[in-house]
Amino acid sequence: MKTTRLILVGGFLGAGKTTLLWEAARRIMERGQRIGLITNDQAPELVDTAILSHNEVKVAEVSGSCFCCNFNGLISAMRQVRDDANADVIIAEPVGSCTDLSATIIQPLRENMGGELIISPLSVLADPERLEDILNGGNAGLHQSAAYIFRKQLEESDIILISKADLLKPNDLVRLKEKVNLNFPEIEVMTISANTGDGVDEWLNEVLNRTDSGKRLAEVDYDIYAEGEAALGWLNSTIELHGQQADWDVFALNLMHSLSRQFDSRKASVGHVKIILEAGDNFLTGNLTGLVSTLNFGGSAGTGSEAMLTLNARVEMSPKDLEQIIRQTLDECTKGNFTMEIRALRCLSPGRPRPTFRFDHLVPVNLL
Ligand SMILES: Nc1nc2c(ncn2[C@@H]2O[C@H](COP(=O)(O)OP(=O)(O)OP(=O)(O)O)[C@@H](O)[C@H]2O)c(=O)[nH]1
Ligand SMILES: [Mg+2]
Repeated sequence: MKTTRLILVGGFLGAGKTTLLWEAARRIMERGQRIGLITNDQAPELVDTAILSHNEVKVAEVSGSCFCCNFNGLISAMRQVRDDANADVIIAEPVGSCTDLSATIIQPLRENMGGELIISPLSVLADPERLEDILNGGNAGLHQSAAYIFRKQLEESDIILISKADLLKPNDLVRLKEKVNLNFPEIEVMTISANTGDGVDEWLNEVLNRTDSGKRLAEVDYDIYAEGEAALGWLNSTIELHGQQADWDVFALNLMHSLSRQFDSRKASVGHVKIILEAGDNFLTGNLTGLVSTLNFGGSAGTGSEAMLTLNARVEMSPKDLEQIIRQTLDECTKGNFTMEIRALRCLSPGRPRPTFRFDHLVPVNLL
């Protein structure tokens, strides 16, 4: 049986996981290896899957539940990408509000998938601004139980990746890295920017060669974990848009700015609000990972008469309020210029995590 390498890239909502998956996939293909990707979410209609599918790699999705609560779904997805893409390497992105992956994913995989799988060090991305605040004892603008999840993700990791390194001055980056080292002396710390490419090859050299994954188990209080997840309203939607000579980029900018204004005025902490707007072969992405200053856009959907919008929002408010704000903002942004048809819309608050497996011991790597 062919062995496949699995790289798990965790980290809180908006940390930069999907952006890194895109860049890593490109570089791994350049190195001559075949790659498959797996996305994950509490519900279908994923922006991440839509984005990564533009990268000409095989992408499988586990949606409706996180990897740990649907362990068999993860295994099926891994077998699917391995078989369809003949993948040498699979990179999987768990849900950003998920933790305890060493106990619920890595150890059970090691026990169950024996000779089929080599598991790379668990890499956890951390947004530098949120990370700094968390290390200073703050909550990074999050509900305190969501901040608890952030800390647990770091605690259980094999490699902490300070993401978006391009946003910091070199001295500040060194200082932050030292601070992380002090707080987590046993964990390797690396800095990375998927945007500039800095640190990506260094990280790939580690995760493509090492087998020492899941070296520790974090002690996770599932009541706090569940509260942290439940604090978030979670909305996934796809919407068909029609207009005449519509400038889709202007529409997307208006939509994201209007949403950001709504959340800021209610002081609702944004985990991540992301869109992909696809028109023919063109597409634009938009992301909001906090206050309006975090808004950014990539690509262009051009002009035309029809487009498909996929929108995912994770914001600290009730699902009901979130849905109301999103429906109302969509109405306002389309009024007079476009017609829209909501193809799918799901809004929920994540339920208590109930992992398929939860190991209380480390499974030795030499069982492989
Ligand atoms: N400046 C900078 N921004 C980045 C970098 N990597 C990602 N981002 C931005 O961070 C935001 C979130 O990126 P994603 O890759 O979607 O984050 P994610 O961790 O996959 O988010 P979820 O799937 O929602 O948990 C986007 O606005 C990205 O453009 C980076 O290296 N530098
Ligand atoms: Mg993502």
